[in-house]
This record gives sequence, C-alpha cells and structure tokens, in this order.
Amino acid sequence: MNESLIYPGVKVAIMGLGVSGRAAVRYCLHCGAEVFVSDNRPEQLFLAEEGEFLATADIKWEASGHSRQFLGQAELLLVSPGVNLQLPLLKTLRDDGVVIAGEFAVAAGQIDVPVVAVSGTNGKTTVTTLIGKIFEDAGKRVFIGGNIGTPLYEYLLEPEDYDIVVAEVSSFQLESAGDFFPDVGLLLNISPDHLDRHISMAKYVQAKMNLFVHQRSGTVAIINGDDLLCSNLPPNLQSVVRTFSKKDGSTAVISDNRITIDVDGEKEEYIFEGREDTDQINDITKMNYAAAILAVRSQGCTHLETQAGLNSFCPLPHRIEFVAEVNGVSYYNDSKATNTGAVIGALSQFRGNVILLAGGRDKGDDFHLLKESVVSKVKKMVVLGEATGLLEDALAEVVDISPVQSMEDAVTTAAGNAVPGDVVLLSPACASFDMFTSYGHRGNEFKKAVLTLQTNLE
Ligand code: UMA
Repeated sequence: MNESLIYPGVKVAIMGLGVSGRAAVRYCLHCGAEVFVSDNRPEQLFLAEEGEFLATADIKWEASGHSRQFLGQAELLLVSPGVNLQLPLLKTLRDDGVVIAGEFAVAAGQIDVPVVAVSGTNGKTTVTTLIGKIFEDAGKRVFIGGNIGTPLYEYLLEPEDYDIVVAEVSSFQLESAGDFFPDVGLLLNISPDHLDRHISMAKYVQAKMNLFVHQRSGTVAIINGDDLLCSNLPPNLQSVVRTFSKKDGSTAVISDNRITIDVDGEKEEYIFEGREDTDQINDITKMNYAAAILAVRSQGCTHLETQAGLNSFCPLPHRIEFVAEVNGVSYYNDSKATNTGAVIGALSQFRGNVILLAGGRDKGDDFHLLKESVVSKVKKMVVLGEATGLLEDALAEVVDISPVQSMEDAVTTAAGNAVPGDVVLLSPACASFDMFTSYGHRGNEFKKAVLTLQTNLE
C-alpha cells in the first residue's frame, strides 16, 4: 500500500460532482479531510440535482464553473474522469502548487488485495464482468468497480473483506492515475475513440499505456497480440507479458470454437458454442474470453473453474444482442458500439446483407474508417441524430443512406427495406446523449421499436 494522499485536515478540492465525485467526497470526509466541491453545472441545476447529497455532506462548494480562487484553496485536486486535463485552469493550479490526481491515483494505492484492471476501447465492461464472475464462482470475494460504475473509493468505504478487485479503467481514468499499477493489467484493443477529448490517437494510446508504465516485477500485462497499437508497449516494462491472438505462439490462441492456452508449456483448451447466424460465438467474444482466461488463470483459478465460469456467463445486453426475427429478418442491438472500431467489429461478425442503423453524438471519430466494412457488408444505412451530416459526408458515396428523426422511424425504415435473410443492426458509432440518456436507453428504445413492429405484423 502507498501512503494515502487523503489524511485528516488536508484540503481536497473535488472537480465534478458525478458518480466518481460523490464517492470521492464521502471518502475524503471519512478520512477527515476538508472538502471543496466545484462543478460546472449552472447553480440552479446543480442545487436541484445535488441538493440532497449536499445536505448530507459538510463541504464548501461552487457551481456554474470552476474558479482559481476557490480551487486554489486546496492542496490536492481530485478530478472526475469527465474533466479534461488540458483545461488551462488545471495548468494554472498545478503551477500554483496544487497536486492533481484522479480516482485510481488516490484509491488504488490503498487497496490491499490484488487488483486486476481491464482497459481497451471496446469490451472492457464485458471482460471485467466475466473475470469478476469467474472469481466469484470460484469462491473468491470480489469487488468490481471503476469505469463500470462503482467508483474504487467505495472499496475503501466498505468494511467487507475482499480477496481481489476487478476494475474497469478508461483512458480518462488512466490519464489521472498517477503511479497506479495493477497486479494484472489487460489491454483488449485500441481503435479511435474519445478523440474529442484526447485530440490525437498518439495521446489516446499513451493514456492506455499508463496501465503498464508503473507495473513492477511479478505483475502481469495481458495484451491483444493481433492489435498493433496494443503491442507497442512502453519501454523497460517490468511485468510479464502474455498475449491472446489468432496467431500460433501466443499465450492464448483463438481458433474456430476453442481457445488454447499455454500454461508452463502444457496446453489447456476451452470450448464454446453460439448462435448460427453469426459466425458461431463471434471472434470479438472469443478474444474477450481469451483475455479473461489469462487473467483468472494468473490469479489462481483452475482450468475447471474457469471453463465453468465461461459456460454460465450470459453476454451483457446491447452488445451484438439478438432481439427478434420478424418476417425472416434478424434484428440485433449493438447500442454499446459508440465508436467506429466497435462497428467494424460488429459488421465483421455478419456475412452480409446488413441494414445498419447508426448515428448519435459524434466523439471526434473519422467515419471514413467505416467505408471498407460498409462496402463489404452493408446494403443500406439508416441514420439519426447529430452526426447525420458527418455520416452522410463520409459514406453516402458507397451506400444508400436514409436520414430519420426517431428510433421508431429508424426501425420501420429498416424493416421497409429488408427482405428475408437480412440483418438489421443498430451499431451507432456515436455516443447516445443527443437523443437518449445512455447507450442502454438507446438500445432499449430500439428493442421496443422492434417488438412493436413484431406485434403489428403478427
Ligand atoms: N463536470 C465538471 N467539470 C468538468 C466535467 C464534468 O464539473 O470539466 C461535472 C459535470 O457536472 C458532471 C459531473 O462532473 O455532472 C460528472 O462527472 P463525470 O463526467 O466524470 O462522470 P461521473 O458521473 O463521475 O462518472 C465517471 C465516469 N464518467 C466518465 O468517464 C465520463 C463513469 O464512466 C464511471 O462509471 C464513473 O466515473 C465511476 O468511475 C462512464 C463513461 O461513460 C460509464 N465512461 C466512458 C466510457 O466508458 O467510454 C469513459
């Protein structure tokens, strides 16, 4: 354990009072710190949304923006994941001597059990959940947290005894993670995402590599051996590197319906089955499973425990999720695909004849990256939301595109253009916040529209 950054009397400012910020406040107060909260929501909205929480916490606060005067009172500034570290104010505060840190820098150093941390552009939540489940089924007491939704501070606030922590960690969290290092770090894949925040791919990759930079000897780095960006590891790595890949010679090798791993020279096999209309259990899922297998096997789970956990794992909703077959057309909800890499991955799982529903809020992605997959798999696109124009600019020359105003329209337009054997796939390549509260909300609205269509046609 590291020395705690939070101790009695230390002045801590918390920037952003969301899920992470509220847990940070509770943890800092628990440790006896003096707490200042600063949030950029207009004061009225801030009070309406946070009034109840503020009434329970003895803190000073400012809203409607962040000021040097208020934040400068602190010795330590805890930034929420959504705070852009490039804000000029943060540089000023740093120059003023304020130490800036995030959830992982503060909390992970205080965790006294092994930490398995999962990052990557796509698949993080699935792999975090799967690893947690395998450990739990094997009898371990597991804390699952981080970007998945339960801030790591909660681990420190809960009196329960855990055996292991499994944390999902985003590039935002890795930017402010200080010298955090996981006992096992997994990097599943890297493709363009959040470029509105990271500005360049180089900076995004650099943030992801923070997962490994501070690892010590005896720790493990698990990376996607088929992803060049993941393989470009930082120099002087202290951890043992294990790879999962479709190539022979990797620690975990993925082939048709099995994953073979190398355990000290011995081969160990894991076998799967899946739906027939995608390529059995899809390749993306197999890569995720391979990463999870390497992680749990490195932390004491047996072959049998691992296979049992995999067998009983139910894939999470909104990820290439089969919804229904209506008039011979299969409908899939992949609302979690909020970047081009995820859409390319999803399309690769279908043989063709896809009607693709896409659009939403652009995150700085380059939609031209979809061209090749769209040409080979997509017969028509239906687009909605703020990114409609950008999608049309990038793809109208290679595919017929119909813009629509609502999810219901999207589904009926897709249905009107589909023939038996086609696949209608919601895989948006964008965030959902222009029209929905979350990707889950968007996926549920899609499913609702498909089920309405089914009812109307029956
Ligand atoms: N805020 C400010 N100033 C800023 C930015 C934000 O005051 O400059 C305020 C806003 O009023 C906002 C509040 O901060 O209401 C929320 O902060 P936040 O955006 O950091 O979000 P949290 O609610 O604290 O949730 C964060 C993660 N959110 C983001 O990274 C955007 C959650 O990941 C995570 O589950 C949670 O901490 C616990 O660790 C969500 C996410 O979308 C699921 N992550 C991205 C992804 O998965 O792609 C990275």
